[in-house]
Amino acid sequence: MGETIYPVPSAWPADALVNDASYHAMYRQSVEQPDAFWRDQAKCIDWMRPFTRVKETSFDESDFGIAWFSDGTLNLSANALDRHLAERGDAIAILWEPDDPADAHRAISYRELHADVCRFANLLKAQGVQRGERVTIYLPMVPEAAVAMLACTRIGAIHSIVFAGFSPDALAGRITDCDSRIVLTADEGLRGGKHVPLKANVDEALAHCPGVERVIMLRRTGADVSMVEGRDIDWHMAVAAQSDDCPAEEMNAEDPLFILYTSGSTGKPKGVLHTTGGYAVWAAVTHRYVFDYRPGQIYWCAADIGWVTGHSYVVYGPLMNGATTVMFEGVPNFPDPSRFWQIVDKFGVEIFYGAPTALRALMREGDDWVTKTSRKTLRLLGSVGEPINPEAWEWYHKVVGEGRCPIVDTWWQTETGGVMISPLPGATALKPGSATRPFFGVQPALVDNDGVVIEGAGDGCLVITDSWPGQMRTVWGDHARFFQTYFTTFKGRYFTGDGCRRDADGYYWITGRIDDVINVSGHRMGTAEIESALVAHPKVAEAAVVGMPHDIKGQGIYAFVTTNAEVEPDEALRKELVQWVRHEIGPIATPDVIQFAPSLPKTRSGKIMRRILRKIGENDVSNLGDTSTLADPAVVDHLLAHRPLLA
Ligand code: 6R9
Repeated sequence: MGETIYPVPSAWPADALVNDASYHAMYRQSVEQPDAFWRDQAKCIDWMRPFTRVKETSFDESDFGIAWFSDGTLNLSANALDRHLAERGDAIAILWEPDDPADAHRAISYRELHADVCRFANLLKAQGVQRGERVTIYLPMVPEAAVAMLACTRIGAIHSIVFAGFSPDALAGRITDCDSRIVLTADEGLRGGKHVPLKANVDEALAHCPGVERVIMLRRTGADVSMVEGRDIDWHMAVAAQSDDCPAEEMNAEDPLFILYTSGSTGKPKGVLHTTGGYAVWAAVTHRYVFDYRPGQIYWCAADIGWVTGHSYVVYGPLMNGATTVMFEGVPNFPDPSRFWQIVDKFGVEIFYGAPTALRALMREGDDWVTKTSRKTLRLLGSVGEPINPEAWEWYHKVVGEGRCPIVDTWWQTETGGVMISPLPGATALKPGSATRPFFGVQPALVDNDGVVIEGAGDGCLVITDSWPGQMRTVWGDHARFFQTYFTTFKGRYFTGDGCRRDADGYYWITGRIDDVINVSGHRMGTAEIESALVAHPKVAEAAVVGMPHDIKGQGIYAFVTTNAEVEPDEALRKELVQWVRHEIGPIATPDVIQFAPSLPKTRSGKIMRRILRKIGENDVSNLGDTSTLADPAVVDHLLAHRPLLA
């Protein structure tokens, strides 16, 4: 099949930060002389005490360690705010668009944001928050969420943001794991006209978190919520008394910056820890080159701050680069499917960065919702979170971007801190569905299941062979798990968990997760987490969860459930279990299919044969492979005979 290739539009290379020739030269230097390359690139941010050391890293067990710029000091909040005040203090830092288009938007200048952050940082200090202390943030997409992040980093506190769609249980687990004494939240969130009871969720979570002493609550909707005397305080009332002068703490480059929980193939979510210097450099440099960003351009990343994309590309990357960053509280299809493109027109957005799942959902609604808007300011589009299917890519390119905007399909992970494989718009010819080439300093490789490196074109497991500044440094509280999870599958290499193909041009095509992680609407979920939620239900004996193809979400959740012997599974129980999982984890974990099964296919040693369940989930049952090791092959026949009808 002939591949479509979209060359770099002719107007780009002359003006872009990087063109094809400079990409190759810079890439070569970045991997051959990493110290020289990163010493130079790290100048894009301000250091309080300059570093002399650059890269001190090893992925080998004998001398394992990752440190970058380790004798330098800096503050990320100062880099995002203070350094802009002299030259562009009155420029808009955040353009906030509320859920309801009838409500007023907000435009917050760098000077105002700086003052808000200082006041909130002083409030945190007044509450006794110390350097290195963990602050849990459970806030909707409001500017105060960015204020809270920047206030934490200003005083050297470690923020841990929990997506405001997570349940009280999920929130409680994350608060407990990182030992937060303080939680920041709002009365309610507002998304697509629906109210999300954030404060009530916090109250429910805190019943299991005796260590939390203080809740600072933002009034967003004015809902009537209960306040616990002596524990809960009102954000605006408390902040009003604070000074807007708060010097930024001098942090060591390797001091912890933030924790973000993410799902893996086993056990409970891991607290991914990023440190200050390497992350700051990575977020700033990737944002600048991948989006060819120049100060003053209106830039919109439509991710939630509850995910890493929101951290690196709504808040930190853009603000370090002096951007005007758009922050949107709502959802793509409310009040109607034109919403995204109306916001683009309202603010004159030049760069738009979104997720394939939203694009697929909008594509289904028809082109009119898009074409009735102007979008003439758009010059660059981005995609993140999951593989973008060529059909959605073409639609994005042709209909949204009117054929004139390059698309940067950016592959990366919570663990990588920022973009790892992506086109650069002035340098890279595009192939729909491919994340194309590695960013500076990134050395991807493909290995087979035995760890043998695949050269040239081929298919395999995606690993990264050497460190980059934005790499996570540990799993909070469990350094052994960090090493075990990422560096033991293929010795001496960072294992991404993704499968990947490399074509004859050296372009990378991510094929999706090859571990027990599924990607639902761009949200990562461990099948083990959903299974443990299901088996926590008193009527459930056993559960196995796999992914299934889903037109909009990319992957859906297919759960096989065995009930306790005395329970007769029925429609009511099915509904109850769906609600149960929503309550245990959150709506993003809602199972699409629950198939009751008298038993699950197991090996004679009692291991569930997930390979077979995955095939059933994928509706690819013509060849189930070797089933001879099954303890009872009849179990599979039963599963096949009782597959629910899929819409
Ligand atoms: C940034 C983010 C990471 C996983 C990753 C991969 C998938 C992300 C992708 C992509 C194909 C892309 N993924 N971007 N797959 N093409 N452009 O999403 O972080 O939530 O940690 O998810 O998402 O499977 O391993 P995170």
